Amino acid sequence: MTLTPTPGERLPVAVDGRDFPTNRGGLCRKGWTSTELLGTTDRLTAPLVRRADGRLEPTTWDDALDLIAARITAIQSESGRDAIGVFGGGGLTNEKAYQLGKFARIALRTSRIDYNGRFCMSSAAAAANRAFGVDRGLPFPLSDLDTAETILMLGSNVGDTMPPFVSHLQGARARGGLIVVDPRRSSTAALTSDGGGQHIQPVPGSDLALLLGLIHVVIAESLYDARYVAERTTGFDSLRRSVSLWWPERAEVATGVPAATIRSLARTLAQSSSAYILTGRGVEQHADGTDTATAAINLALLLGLPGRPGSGYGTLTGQGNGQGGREHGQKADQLPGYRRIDDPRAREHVAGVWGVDPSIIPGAGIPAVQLLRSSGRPGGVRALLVHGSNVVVSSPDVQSIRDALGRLDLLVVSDFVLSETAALADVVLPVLQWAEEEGTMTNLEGRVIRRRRAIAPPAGARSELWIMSELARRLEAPGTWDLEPSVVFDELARASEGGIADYSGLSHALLDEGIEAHWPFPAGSTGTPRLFAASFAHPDGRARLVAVRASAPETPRGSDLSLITGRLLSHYQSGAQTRRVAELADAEPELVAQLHPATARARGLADGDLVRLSTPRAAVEARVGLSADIRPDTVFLPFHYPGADSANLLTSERLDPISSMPEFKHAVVTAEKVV
Ligand SMILES: Nc1nc2c(c(=O)[nH]1)N[C@H]1C(S)=C(S)[C@@H](COP(=O)(O)OP(=O)(O)OC[C@H]3O[C@@H](n4cnc5c(=O)[nH]c(N)nc54)[C@H](O)[C@@H]3O)O[C@H]1N2
Ligand SMILES: Nc1nc2c(c(=O)[nH]1)N[C@H]1C(S)=C(S)[C@@H](COP(=O)(O)OP(=O)(O)OC[C@H]3O[C@@H](n4cnc5c(=O)[nH]c(N)nc54)[C@H](O)[C@@H]3O)O[C@H]1N2
Ligand SMILES: [Mo]
Repeated sequence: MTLTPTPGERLPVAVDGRDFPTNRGGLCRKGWTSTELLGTTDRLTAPLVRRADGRLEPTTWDDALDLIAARITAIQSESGRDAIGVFGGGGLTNEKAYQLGKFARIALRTSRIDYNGRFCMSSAAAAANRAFGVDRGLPFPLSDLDTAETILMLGSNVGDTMPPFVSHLQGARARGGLIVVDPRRSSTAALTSDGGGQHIQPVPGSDLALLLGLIHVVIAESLYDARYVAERTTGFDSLRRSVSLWWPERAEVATGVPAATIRSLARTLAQSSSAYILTGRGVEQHADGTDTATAAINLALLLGLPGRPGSGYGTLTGQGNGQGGREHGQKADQLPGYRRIDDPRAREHVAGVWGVDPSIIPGAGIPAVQLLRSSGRPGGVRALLVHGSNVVVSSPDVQSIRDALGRLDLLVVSDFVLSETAALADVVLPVLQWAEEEGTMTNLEGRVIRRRRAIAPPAGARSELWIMSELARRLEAPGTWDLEPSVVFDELARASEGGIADYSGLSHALLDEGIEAHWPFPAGSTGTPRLFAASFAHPDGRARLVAVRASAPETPRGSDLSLITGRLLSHYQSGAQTRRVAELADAEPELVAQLHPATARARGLADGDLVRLSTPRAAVEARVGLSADIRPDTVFLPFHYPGADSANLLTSERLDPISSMPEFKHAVVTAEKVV
């Protein structure tokens, strides 16, 4: 590598905890330090191209873009349009996510686009679409939670992952009604102590069985809202039959949660005048994640929560634009406005906005993991353009993905730092950071929020809208490729008109006036803070109760352990950004495995020793961090570290059959002392 870093300095911008109800003027640590990232020494400021000797060297924008266009054209003429893949991200603004979907479909004319939201929100999205006909993380404003009597949180650790959110749990805590389900006593689970509520610590991967047990009790004891079920749902009879054998004693065997606890929890939920059920990645990132989220929704529907004032069901969106990023066409099967790409009317509408014939829009592509794995395989992609994901750290069974990227003829990565994925690329394109460009994001409540440019970008970096327009021109693509985010937003708004996520009444100018804009927001509307008050989004207006079955999770035998993975307060995702901020990197400098003292003792391990965690495919060494907060049959690893320290070397290759969500949250590992 012959990169000469430009000397970094802290840039003259301060981050305000803006006065959103969602964060109450508070910002998490990553927020406060994000200005430091803007000035990191290793910020990319020129395109890089890999030379014959294997080194990445700076080049001009024209060279880099000419080369990419020429290679794309050559590969497509040999192997067809679908030989080019695009991988997007839930951190992109709405404008960029929209443009990326359009770029794939009508400039590259490939069906092969998907994004890292597949790793994040896909199970929750699939479950919500199936049950409600619409997928908006919270179908109500966050501040509605403040007055809740009971909040059941399954597999979410907002204490570390969304610290400003914790303030919305205080009302339930004050009433003793916060119930957290997590195999670890996480910082969120710890909020239930001192009368705040209850921590339920099930066997990893057994949440579906727990929910089926709860549903069984709700039905067996007639605790459900019979009128709501009759008027607002379909599918009750088959749901009832499907849980008839899930008496709490059976659920106890599967989950380790006492039957008496399951009974009392069902009663507490049913008796609350204001109750919410919320899910997070801990229950969604499993091979049965869609069904688990579905079971949580079934429970909520039986209790009549969705649409009832002061009650509801929701999922806590992850990335900066985790919600908007899943609405505007980065998904393999999606067109803007959360439309289906196989719907002829949607194709016609969007083609009209794009100024093309509907027939040139490809059909549905393939989901993220399958897309990455197809690299260099017959019928798979030969080139991949990555925008906003560090896949060689964050993908499941990550060695297989590293191998797959190695088989590509062309890997192009757009990023503002040399992430581990960018370091493998043939061409690296330096792009702008959030504070350097205009745009919008949509938060977990479906609220569209303006992000304003606060500082000038470094010379050499370019906006992704510009990159797409330059490539589109070189590829002689139809359509217009505007550089101005507000103009792209106007086009997005038109493309979304009449769709599920309808933004057609919005514009940057309107958002700049400071309105609270929850979608759907058609022209003339004032937005929709609360969904489901009168009806659900299926044609008959009713929600679907969908009977789901639990299969026994792969349980550890003998001295094996369940590996669960997740996040730390001071790191963000693949760590590409936070590992570059000294204050954050110093807080959690190395990979630590959270292990119960009894488990460690049985293996001769003391705090600070090195433990080797292995599966038949791979092994990872980590520092032992003793903690009585985790189940003795379980070990926890954060996934923020690269290379040999990547927790994803150990994660499973299994995918959810409905959402294609990877099984990030459960693998069976052997643990032994490194001597
Ligand atoms: N500090 C920080 N904040 C972040 C992020 C980050 O990387 N760092 N990432 C952002 C993103 S993209 C996302 S998606 C969100 C994720 O936010 P969360 O969903 O809160 O985060 P995780 O740590 O992945 O998982 C939550 C909890 O699930 C538990 N868990 C693991 N397996 C199981 C299981 O089988 N059952 C149950 N019930 N629980 C289980 C873990 O112990 C963990 O405490 O965070 C966002 N915020
Ligand atoms: N084992 C395990 N693995 C997991 C998870 C887990 O819980 N356990 N969680 C999964 C989840 S929920 C998620 S969301 C993924 C996240 O994992 P990734 O998809 O790898 O997300 P990031 O680490 O945020 O990487 C984003 C990259 O894009 C860059 N970037 C940021 N903004 C932009 C932009 O606007 N444009 C461009 N071009 N680049 C940008 C950043 O610098 C960074 O290099 O990880 C998944 N992987
Ligand atoms: Mo995520």
